[in-house]
Amino acid sequence: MEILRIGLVGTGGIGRTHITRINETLQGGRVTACADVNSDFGLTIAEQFGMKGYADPLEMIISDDIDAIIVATSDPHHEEFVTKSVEAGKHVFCEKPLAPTPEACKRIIDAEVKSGKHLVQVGFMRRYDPGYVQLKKLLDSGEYGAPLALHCYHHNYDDGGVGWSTEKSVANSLIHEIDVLRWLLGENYVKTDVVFPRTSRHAGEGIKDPQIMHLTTESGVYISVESFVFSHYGYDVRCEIVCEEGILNLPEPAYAMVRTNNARVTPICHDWSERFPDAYNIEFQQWINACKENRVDGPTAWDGYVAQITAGCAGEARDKQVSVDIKLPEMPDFYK
Ligand code: ISE
Repeated sequence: MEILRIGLVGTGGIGRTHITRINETLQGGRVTACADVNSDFGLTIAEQFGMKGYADPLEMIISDDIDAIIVATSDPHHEEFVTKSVEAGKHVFCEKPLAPTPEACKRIIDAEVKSGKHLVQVGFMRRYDPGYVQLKKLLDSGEYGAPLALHCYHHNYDDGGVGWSTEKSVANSLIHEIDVLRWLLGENYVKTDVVFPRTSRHAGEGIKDPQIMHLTTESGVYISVESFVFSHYGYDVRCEIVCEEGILNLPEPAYAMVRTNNARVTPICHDWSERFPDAYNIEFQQWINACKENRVDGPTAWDGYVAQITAGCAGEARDKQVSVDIKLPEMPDFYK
């Protein structure tokens, strides 16, 4: 296969950045068709990008003209389109989270196992960020001893106009840390709780922001992550790993420092699209390459399921203001 022909379901903001990235920057793949749950909108975007539009996403998924699918719809639609792609025997990349509930993720797992083929990849792009990759190499080298504690921050300038809720801080933001820190440390979590500091006056009516999630891993590593969605200063992702013989820090994007007005100023990104472009590029290039070799080498449906179970426990801990034990089902041999 020379060019992987990709069908995009979900032509909103992030879906459109995937079209541009794949068609203008990456190699070996092309988004050749798109569709949206809002048919008219999907067809308009198809026309705008000069590609084939389908009124019905399911028709695109099963079309012989399409080799692989990207699902970038709103979360509640992920399950249907991922499952249909798997049933059609096609590789499918699904934006995070895999699905909004552990039960829905489990149904996707069941469909993939039934198909007997590894087809699903979840869009946890931080695993591809060169900074996190450096942290993983340093940790895995063993040179600094065992990790003991992690202090992390996930600050957004604001919610980007998408309409926020107290629940979304875990479900949409902190789920990135849930996945990437599990990948970094190579172990699962056993316990979580979420505390609320004083709420910012910039958080919308009834929304609690910031929130601090605590996680403990199987080996006892303690993690604290502060989500501050309405930080009103920038998009700032930080991760500090305290090891037995050293402290490892996530590199920050390199911006020129400016001396001005009696100050030294180094900019901070405004949002995720500015902060993680390399991660997205690497993630999609590797996905295209892997699809062409008929394998999945990124975060699997199992990773998506584990993340959602963990997020579910953090949600319960937040709502009841208690500590919740995280119990995971046994991983099927298929994913080992
Ligand atoms: C958004 O959905 C993302 O995935 C971003 O990476 C994250 O920083 C943001 O908080 C989420 O709302």
